[in-house]
Amino acid sequence: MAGHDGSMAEPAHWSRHLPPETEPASVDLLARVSLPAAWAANWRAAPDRPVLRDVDGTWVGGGELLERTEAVAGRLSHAGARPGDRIVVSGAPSVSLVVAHAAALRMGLVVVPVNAAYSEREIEAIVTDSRPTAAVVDRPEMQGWMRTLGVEMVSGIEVELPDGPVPTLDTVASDDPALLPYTSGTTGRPKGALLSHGNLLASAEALLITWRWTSEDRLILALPLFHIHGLGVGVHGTLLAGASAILQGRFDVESVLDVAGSGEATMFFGVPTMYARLAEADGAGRLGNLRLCVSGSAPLSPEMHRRIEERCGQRILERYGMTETVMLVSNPYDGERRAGAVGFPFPGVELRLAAENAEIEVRGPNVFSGYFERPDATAESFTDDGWFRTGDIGAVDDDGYVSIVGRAKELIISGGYNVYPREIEDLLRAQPGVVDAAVVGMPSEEWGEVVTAYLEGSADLDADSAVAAASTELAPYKRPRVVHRVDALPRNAMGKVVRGDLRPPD
Ligand code: MLC
Ligand code: AMP
Repeated sequence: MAGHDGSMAEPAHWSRHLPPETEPASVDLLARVSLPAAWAANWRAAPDRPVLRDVDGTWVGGGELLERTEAVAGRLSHAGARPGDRIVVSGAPSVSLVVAHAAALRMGLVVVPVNAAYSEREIEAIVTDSRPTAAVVDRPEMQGWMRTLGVEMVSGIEVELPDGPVPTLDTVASDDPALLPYTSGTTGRPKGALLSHGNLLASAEALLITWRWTSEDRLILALPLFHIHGLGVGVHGTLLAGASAILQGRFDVESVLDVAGSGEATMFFGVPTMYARLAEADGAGRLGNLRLCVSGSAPLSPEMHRRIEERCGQRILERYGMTETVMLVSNPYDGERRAGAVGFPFPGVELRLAAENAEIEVRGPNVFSGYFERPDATAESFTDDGWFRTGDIGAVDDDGYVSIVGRAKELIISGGYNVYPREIEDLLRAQPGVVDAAVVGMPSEEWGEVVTAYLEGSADLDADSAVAAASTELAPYKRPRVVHRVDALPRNAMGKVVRGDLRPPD
């Protein structure tokens, strides 16, 4: 294997190996040990400094965050939660949600962030696999499902449980587990990506360095807080930098532009669908007031990149990440922000392309250790010499810019949300009259890709009704929006469906 210093030759079967942008020796990404310890230190150092603006407009400072996270930790501990236990946290963006998350991390619980719009079936799969001790959930219906599934401690987002003594806080080690986000995966069975405190801290420190994120920054945060983009980048970075964020209950073009125009914010992070909408709005130029706009979670086309610059006066910085690795690659802050490219590996991240298919493989202190209680899935996702296979196909320009040129995994990205065809196909196949089903992403200017279902069945199959029935089991973003009935799905000689040959019937 090649060393960072190039002292050893690269094995011939790797086409390209990029060392981290900053040499590991020059920056200790784990010096602060854990995010919760660093956050608490920031809050203590500046208790009056505003940190989060809630969705109702009230500001919460460091001192209040210290008190509130301690009170919540006291309640969870009194109710029986112990370090290492898992806790589901699910809700719309709010300060209370961040408090529950931070309190859990401060006392050593492992947070399972869950999409607030999930169906009972989706919740059951995650709860059965992760076996949480506690659930802090804002949706009453979901609280009921948690109880039925045997979760012992279930509360609303304010954690309205009896008070108790504050347990030991901020003593987790970098190796201790911190976060267990679920991904549906190509087998259709959700798996939890177990991220350690060190993984989260290393990635957040790398963001601060690369994006020059300081305590003077104020982020407009309109992403959901149950995915790595809103949570691992937006919330974690803000709290680590000792900076502040304006929480938006949901993404709304006008609210984002109003805040940007008011001059009180410095940054915005979004998925390409958000930028596509912002670029078309009246007064899109207000985005130009911000110091930095970052796009990620899905490809930003070079055309959209240019369109945003033209309409908003903002040259977007695109970056690339994943749940299992947090952030991997970023365009430079000072250098050229290249349209269609994701840039250079973040500090600490090493990247290489597999010679046989140019799949991006990575390693670094940000890379998770494996899927929760899934040794087979874990073994499959790492190479023999310990690099994580991202499932994304990459290319590297002569000057070192990485681009994502395709995917080796069967994944659809709609509006920045990942949709795995297998999960939907399994539900569709279970519908009466459906002989077989294939789900693919069709290009869409607004969503990037639109979930499209092909159902094989006789002429009297009501494909729309079959999709509607399956959709009750799916979060709204996974529901097929385009549906075709076909006499037969295209298959190869082995009988396997050839997705690339799927075409709408005439
Ligand atoms: C909403 N809908 C979607 C959708 N989002 N359908 C397909 N794909 C999506 N992403 C549905 C709604 O349920 C509704 O359905 C209809 O579309 C119109 O809703 P809307 O009001 O226009 O949508 P909105 O609520 O504005 O949501 C759009 C969005 C949202 C772009 C704001 O999708 C979003 O927040 N995306 C970000 C996802 C994210 O955080 N990804 C990061 C993953 S982490 P109906 O049937 O009622 O009409 C990751 C790693 C990394 O990927 O690198 O960051
Ligand atoms: P998730 O599993 O939700 O964390 O999504 C991770 C996937 O999102 C990656 O494997 C990529 O396929 C995709 N992704 C993230 N950022 C980008 C980007 N800037 N360009 C293209 N794809 C991206």
